[in-house]
Amino acid sequence: MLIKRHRGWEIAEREATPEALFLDRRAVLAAGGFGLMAAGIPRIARAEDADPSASLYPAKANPKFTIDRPVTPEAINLHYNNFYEYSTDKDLADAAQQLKTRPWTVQFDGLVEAPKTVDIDDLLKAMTLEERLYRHRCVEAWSMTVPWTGFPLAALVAYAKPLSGAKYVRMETFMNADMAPGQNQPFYPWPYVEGLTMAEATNELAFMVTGAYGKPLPKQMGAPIRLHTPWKYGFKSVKSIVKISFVEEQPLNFWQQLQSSEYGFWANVNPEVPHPRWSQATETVIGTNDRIPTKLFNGYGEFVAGLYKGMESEPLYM
Ligand SMILES: Nc1nc2c(c(=O)[nH]1)N[C@H]1C(S)=C(S)[C@@H](COP(=O)(O)O)O[C@H]1N2
Ligand SMILES: [Mo]
Repeated sequence: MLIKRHRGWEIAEREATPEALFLDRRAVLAAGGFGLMAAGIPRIARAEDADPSASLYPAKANPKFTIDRPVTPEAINLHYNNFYEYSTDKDLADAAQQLKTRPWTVQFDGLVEAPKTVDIDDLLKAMTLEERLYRHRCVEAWSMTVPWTGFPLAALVAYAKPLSGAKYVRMETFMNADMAPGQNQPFYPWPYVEGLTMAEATNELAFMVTGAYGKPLPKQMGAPIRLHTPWKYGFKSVKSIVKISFVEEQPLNFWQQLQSSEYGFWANVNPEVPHPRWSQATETVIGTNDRIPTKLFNGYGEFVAGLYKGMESEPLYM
C-alpha cells in the first residue's frame, strides 16, 4: 500500500475545474452555472451519462453525526483517492471516469432467506437517504472529513434478510478489466473484497455511501455504492459494490490476501499500534499541512468499543 508518498493534494487551482463535470443541472445553477457556462467549460451533454438518482440529493443531514473538524474541500477530495482498480496514484479521477455506473445491480446471496439481485435505483428508492459527516483515516496515515450521503448498513442487512447462521457480511467490488485497467495487474488478488462481523455491520456507524457533498457519488469515490466504516482504516471501506454475501467464515480481504503480515480483518484505528513499516500515532489532514494526533477507533469509541469486549486476543488493530 503506502510505499512512496505522493503529495497529490497539492493540486493547482486550474486542475480543480473538472468539478463542473460532476454537477447536475440543478447544482450547476445553484453553483452559478451560468458563470461556468459563460467561461466555456463544457458539461457532459450525453443523456446516458446523466445520473438517474440526482434528484435524491441533497438528503437531510443527520445531526447526530456532525464533526469538530473542517470538512475537506470537495476539490481536494476529488483528486486524492485510493482506487487500485484505476491507479496506485492518488489523482486517478480521470482514469476512474471509465467506470460505468448504470446499469448497476447489487446481488445478495449466501445465508439469506432468498437470494436476490436488485437494481441500484430500486435499492435507492427502498432506502431513506441521509447525510452524515464522517472522519476517514487511511492506514497510510492521512485523513479527511467528508459529508457522505447514504443509509445505514443495518437497513441493508434488514433488507437482505440474512439467516441466523450468518456470522459475517462479505462485500465485493465489480470485476471488469475493460473498465478498470488496474484489474489487469495479476499481482493483486482481484476482485477487491472486504468483510465485517454481523455485529459490526449492524452497528449504527456502518454506512452505505451513495453520495458525497450533496450529490451522487463521484466515480473515483466508489460510485454507485460503497461502504464507510469510520472507526476502521480506510481500506475496509470497499468501493463500487456488486455483491453482498452473508457467510459463516471470516472473509479474507484484498489487503490480507496480498500481505497478511501487514493487513488484517479487523483494522480498527489505534494510534498506539504501529503499522510494521510506519507509526500510526498521527495523521496528515489532506489539503492542509496539519499533522494531528490519531485517536483510538478514530474517535468513535463511544459507538464501537463495546463490539470488541473480551476479544483482546484478536489482532484488532491491524
Ligand atoms: N474497490 C476498492 N475499494 C477501496 C479501495 C480500492 O483500491 N479499491 N481503496 C480503499 C482505501 S485504502 C481507502 S483509504 C478508501 C479511499 O476512499 P476515497 O478514495 O473515497 O478517499 O477506499 C477503500 N476502498
Ligand atoms: Mo486507505
